[in-house]
Amino acid sequence: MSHAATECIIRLYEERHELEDYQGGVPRWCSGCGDNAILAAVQRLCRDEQLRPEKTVFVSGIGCSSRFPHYMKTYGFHGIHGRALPVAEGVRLARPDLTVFVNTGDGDCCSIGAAHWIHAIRYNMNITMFLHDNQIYGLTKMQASPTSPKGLKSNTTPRGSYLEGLNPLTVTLGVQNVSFVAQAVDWIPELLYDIVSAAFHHKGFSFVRIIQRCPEWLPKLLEPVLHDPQKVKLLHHEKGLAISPGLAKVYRNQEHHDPSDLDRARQVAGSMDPIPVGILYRNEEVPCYEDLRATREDRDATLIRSGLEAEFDKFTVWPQASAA
Ligand SMILES: Cc1ncc(C[n+]2csc(CCOP(=O)(O)OP(=O)(O)O)c2C)c(N)n1
Ligand code: SF4
Ligand SMILES: [Mg+2]
Repeated sequence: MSHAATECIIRLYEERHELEDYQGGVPRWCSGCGDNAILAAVQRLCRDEQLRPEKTVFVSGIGCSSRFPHYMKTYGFHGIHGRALPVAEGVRLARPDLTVFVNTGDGDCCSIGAAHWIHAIRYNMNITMFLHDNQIYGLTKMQASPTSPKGLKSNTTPRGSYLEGLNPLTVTLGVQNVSFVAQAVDWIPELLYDIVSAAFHHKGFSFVRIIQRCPEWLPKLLEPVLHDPQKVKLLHHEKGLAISPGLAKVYRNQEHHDPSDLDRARQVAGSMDPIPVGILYRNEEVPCYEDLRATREDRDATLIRSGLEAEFDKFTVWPQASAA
């Protein structure tokens, strides 16, 4: 073998990333917290896709779930409450060569960050977003969130919350330009991985709601679902996910759901008993905002430069002719 070929093989070997290459700080989440399962799935995805750590960014807001970027050995931005999406959009616009993920909580996304969420769907930028939905404010010690179920007793609703929980899937599916919506649960790792992977491969804004256990504040909330596989409905389709024989044996409640059918996706999303798990909607045809922007004639670099120069010239103080 030639020296050059050997060098090339050595370089390839050195550049291959293993799981440890994506593992950042030791997670400080409670044991049994569903965030741990989400982290494991995402690190596996990065390894399987061989994402270059220096070309990958995780952006978050504030909350237990938003500690995610600290646990990835990639670039990260632990932002401010509710503002993960505008930061991620800025990164996409300035550095289209980077792969951008967003991790957000139900409080972070559906409460203080709700306006950004709606507009991010409409802009359809190439970002993969994971909504860690534990149906509570975890970090601040158990206040009701918009997705908390009706009647939930918490520090802000001691007599039980008055309202039905907001359904993040139907909200997302109702916004113009929606292009990818899926739902996963943290306790079925095989499907969690497949859904995270499908979301990553979608070009556009991929919204994944992950129903996440918070054993610290709501240890009983998901118990009925955990103990009864019939309370989960798996969505499968040739254009969606395939269900392995092992999973199909346990989770017998299944639906053949075509992810290009928006009306049916909305119906499926409307009922959480049983919990639908899989790809609800996918449309590859929706244009991404960054592509629309980059291809417009008025975004031509020379035009932008001459426009800027004309603006600066307005404020230039030219030396007086007489002073010369
Ligand atoms: C502007 C602002 N308001 C309120 C807070 C307090 N705060 C921090 S995290 C949080 C809610 C976190 O809940 P969620 O987004 O569901 O994340 P989780 O901890 O459950 O993962 C709140 C209200 C804050 N940090 N900043
Ligand atoms: S409080 Fe809940 S969400 Fe936060 S780390 Fe603990 S189990 Fe996870
Ligand atoms: Mg939460």
